Amino acid sequence: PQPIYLSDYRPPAYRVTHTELTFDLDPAATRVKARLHVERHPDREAGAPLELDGEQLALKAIAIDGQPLGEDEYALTERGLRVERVPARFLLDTEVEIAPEDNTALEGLYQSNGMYCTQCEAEGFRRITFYPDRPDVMATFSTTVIGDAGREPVLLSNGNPVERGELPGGRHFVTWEDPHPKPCYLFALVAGDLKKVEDGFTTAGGRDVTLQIWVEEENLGKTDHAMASLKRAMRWDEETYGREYDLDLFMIVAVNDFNMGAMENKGLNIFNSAAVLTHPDTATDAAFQRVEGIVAHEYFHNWSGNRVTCRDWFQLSLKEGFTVFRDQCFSADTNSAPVKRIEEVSFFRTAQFAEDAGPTAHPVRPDHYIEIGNFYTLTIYEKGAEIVRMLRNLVGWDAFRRGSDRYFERFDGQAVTIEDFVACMAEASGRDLSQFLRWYDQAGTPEIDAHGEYDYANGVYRLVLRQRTPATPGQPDKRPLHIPIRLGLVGTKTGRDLPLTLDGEALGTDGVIHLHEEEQEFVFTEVAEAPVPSLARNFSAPVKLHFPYSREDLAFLQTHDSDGFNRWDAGQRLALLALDDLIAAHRNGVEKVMDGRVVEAFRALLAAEPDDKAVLAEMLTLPSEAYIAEQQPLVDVDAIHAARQFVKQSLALALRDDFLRVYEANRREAPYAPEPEQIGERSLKNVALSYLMSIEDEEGIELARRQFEADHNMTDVRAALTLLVHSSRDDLADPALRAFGEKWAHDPLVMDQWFSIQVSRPQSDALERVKFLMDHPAFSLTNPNKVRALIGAFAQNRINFHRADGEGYRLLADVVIELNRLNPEIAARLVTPLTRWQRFDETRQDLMKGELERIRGEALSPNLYEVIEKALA
Ligand code: B3K
Ligand code: ZN
Repeated sequence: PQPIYLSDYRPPAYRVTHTELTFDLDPAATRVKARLHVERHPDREAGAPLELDGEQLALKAIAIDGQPLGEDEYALTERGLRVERVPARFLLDTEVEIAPEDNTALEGLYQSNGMYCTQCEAEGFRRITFYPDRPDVMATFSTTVIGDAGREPVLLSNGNPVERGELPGGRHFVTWEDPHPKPCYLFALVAGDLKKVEDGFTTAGGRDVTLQIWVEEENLGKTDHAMASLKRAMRWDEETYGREYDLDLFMIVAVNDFNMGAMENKGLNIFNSAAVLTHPDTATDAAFQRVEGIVAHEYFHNWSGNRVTCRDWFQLSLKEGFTVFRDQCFSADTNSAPVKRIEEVSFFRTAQFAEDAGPTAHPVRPDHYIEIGNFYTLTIYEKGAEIVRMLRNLVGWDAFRRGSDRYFERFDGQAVTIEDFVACMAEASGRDLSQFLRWYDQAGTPEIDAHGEYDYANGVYRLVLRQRTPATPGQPDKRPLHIPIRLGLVGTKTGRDLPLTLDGEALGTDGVIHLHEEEQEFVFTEVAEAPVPSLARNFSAPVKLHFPYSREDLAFLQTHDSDGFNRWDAGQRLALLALDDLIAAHRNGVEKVMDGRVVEAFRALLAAEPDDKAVLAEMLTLPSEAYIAEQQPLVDVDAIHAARQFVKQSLALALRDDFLRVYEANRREAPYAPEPEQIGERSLKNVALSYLMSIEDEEGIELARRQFEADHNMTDVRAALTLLVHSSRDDLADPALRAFGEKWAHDPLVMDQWFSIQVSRPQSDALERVKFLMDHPAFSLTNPNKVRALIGAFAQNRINFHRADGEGYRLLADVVIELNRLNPEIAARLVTPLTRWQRFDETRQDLMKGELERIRGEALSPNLYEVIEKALA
């Protein structure tokens, strides 16, 4: 496979203004007729050949302006269809046959639980019909779906239904029209025996929109939260961005087999059932929040993605970074905002930083790829969102909103670039964003080394910041970035933020300084007392910031910083310092000694009356093993696990009664609601319980058992079950697992949780359990949710996946090899943990590389080929 380069971009020679499709559905032989209204691009020379993408299509007929083409008038290749001579304007008719039942890649038209559905982004439409499958070709669509009236009573596509009728042989049809020009990646079709839940929404402009969620009958009781979230998102986008919905119908469909979370097809969003279905008995608080976020994300794409789309796939972050930023702000507005930020950043610093530091590191706007399906990454999505967030903070909300209005107005109905977006922000704010644009093209996580000095005599605080971005594959040298640092100087006497005066200018007590150069000195004057700097507040830039804080400084910031995020972060930094010592002690075989400052910090946290319980729960949560590993030069999985466990148990022993008290104070019996206050209480209670269970305290065990048996809601049940299953006591684990497995055998989404919980246990039988569960009737390699729940979850079980005998690696490689044939997109994602071999000791490196080599020996899909080649480069 050959890479495609951004620098090779050329506008299409031909555009399609209108697309008429007819699907005659059949599992083994669906017929797809396409009539394309084609025009040569005005700037392009006459005589350019027409090139259409097409894969795995059996061509049955082809005609131009009604005249069938002879065999010498077109050429079929593995990648598509080429017609050498075409008029400047013409109708192209094709008919192809495809087999949805054989489609296990879940791209194009496939079957899930007997229903038909599609996934076209990025390049799935070429598996449906011959087409210029690129986002800068935008057409209106008219789609007729023909199906069996009994098996497929419901026939859906984009836009509005305009005609329906009966056909001979028990068949029927529905015709849909989508008046909004769209690229084919936003095309969708769904057919099956589905039931709907319906609601309505009136837009600010007075349009009455029918909202429908389509599910299999047994899931009818699980749509309330998604529907409520959708309505909130629609209102929020009107109020926040002035964006209204533009059709009379908005549909969501839940399907079981889906590679990603969901897809923003125009007017017909298709969702992984895990990203839409909720019920207090079956879904946790985290799942409720995830559903809310994804429903909003896909809805927001209607403007940021659909009305204004990407010129080419290198611009993917144009729609994804902006839309993630939009959904993050929405979730912050509807939940506990500080907790949302903490969750986002912990996830980002663990997973995106690791991606940036590994062999698949790439810029937010890559300049080449082999398989675009590999670029739906944390960098494109989450780092892209952080860049948009920096922009918002740089120009301020008002200018940002004006820039956004300008962007949507100017480019409505067009396919554009990241520069177009940033240019709107520059114009609206009058700011020069040229250096800022480097964020999009430079891969890797910038690191800032900071140090400061207080001059008592003159009341001056000097802060020196030095930035460097480590080399990444293909980018040995990096240029300095424009990095906004939000900061405060917290007075050590008063514990208050001191007024900031920089170069004679007053910045308030919470200001932003701009790092443009490799090294810059910032001199704050009129600083009345010795301060501790609070830097990069609220994670103002996606960087690693190093400052030589003492443990006393961190303990001070943890209680006094006015920025909630940095209060949490100070606690994390303090814990990390203690963990460092313990990791070293473990490696050197020295007795471990707990840092009393951490105990005292926790004691103070537990004693105070919290104003946000969810934040407190986060503050009581130790950095994850994955995040600790991120901080280590060489990852020692066993030492990290042992050190973290030691800290947890030491805290539990020292503060047992406090944890018990917090547990008791937060068990409320009110009916479940996925509301911030209740969610905060549940997290706090369950964090307290996890400490008690870490020492297998008899009272703690009893509480966990009772919480499991009380069966109040899935959040509490799952938390208790996890603690029982992760304990060292099989007499606690086994009966609970059995009861849960029997109770929920009929519910695939709950069984996913059952799989994950057991294969993430720290006990050494985790790998054997994975092997055993792969034969469980509820498991299936062709269902991505199951693969993630069992294999994906095991690969996150750090001490067991990284077993010294390499059996964890071998298991993952075996599954990846099988999935390479079935579902290349999922295979390429699943292999990720093996690609991070550089971080481990030599023995593990060799074992991991050995498995990558074994995979390389197979006939690889382009997806896996690209990832494996990078990993072994
Ligand atoms: N845009 C889709 C991505 C699907 C791509 C899969 N290859 C989901 C989202 O970001 O909303
Ligand atoms: Zn998206």
